[in-house]
Amino acid sequence: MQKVPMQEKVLSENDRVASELRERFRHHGILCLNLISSPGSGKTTLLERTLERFSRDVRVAVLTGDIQTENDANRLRRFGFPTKQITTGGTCHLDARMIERHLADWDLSQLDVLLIENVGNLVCPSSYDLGEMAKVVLLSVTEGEDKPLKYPSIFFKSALCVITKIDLLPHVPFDLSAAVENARKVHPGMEIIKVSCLTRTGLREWLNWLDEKRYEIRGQESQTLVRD
Ligand SMILES: Nc1nc2c(ncn2[C@@H]2O[C@H](COP(=O)(O)OP(=O)(O)OP(=O)(O)O)[C@@H](O)[C@H]2O)c(=O)[nH]1
Ligand SMILES: [Mg+2]
Repeated sequence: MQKVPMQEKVLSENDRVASELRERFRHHGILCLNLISSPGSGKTTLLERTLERFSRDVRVAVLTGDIQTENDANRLRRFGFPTKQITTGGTCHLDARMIERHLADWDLSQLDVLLIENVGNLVCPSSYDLGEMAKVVLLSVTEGEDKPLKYPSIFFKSALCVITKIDLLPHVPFDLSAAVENARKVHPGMEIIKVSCLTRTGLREWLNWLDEKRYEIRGQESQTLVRD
């Protein structure tokens, strides 16, 4: 009998559930994004700045993953959209089953956008497909411009890199052009947006990117996500 290593088995089961989720998202025309970064790079803050700009009639829901605490869900619930915390209790990434379980009592036909914040980690989340349309990797300017070279998998698999906390550039020795070059070495042509959630620089570009992705799914039907 041929032995299949345990990790391969887990990943292929995950891929199966993720494909089912992707098909359900496709069927309902839902834009699903998986936000990934090191702990503290600014995922929840970017989501806060995003949700506060969304029109009230955008049907958006948020799943946010952490090893412990409801802190991020509590921060994000303030914007009035359905939000659930996924507490993994030690696991360093979300997997497709966790997403499936937490979606069970949400009516997907009533949803336009599903934003998933993964557990803070640049390694493990890159191996687990959640059925998303795209992964978005965040890299803050306090982490060092070499991160795309050290953690290539997540930069290779992400459609977009958001370089965060650019308001701190005057205070840290972070070479922005080297960071961009490194990301594009790993992922030629990668889209990159530079953002500060403090000064709100670059947020418009990020929101436009979300609108473009939604247009790719909904075409002419898609209305802008952002209120004026
Ligand atoms: N200066 C500055 N600080 C920021 C910015 N965005 C986030 N922060 C700060 O960075 C810290 C971490 O931000 P979070 O949004 O909680 O980071 P996270 O990626 O969600 O963290 P985990 O969920 O723990 O992985 C907080 O103290 C934020 O206020 C920014 O654009 N500029
Ligand atoms: Mg967070």
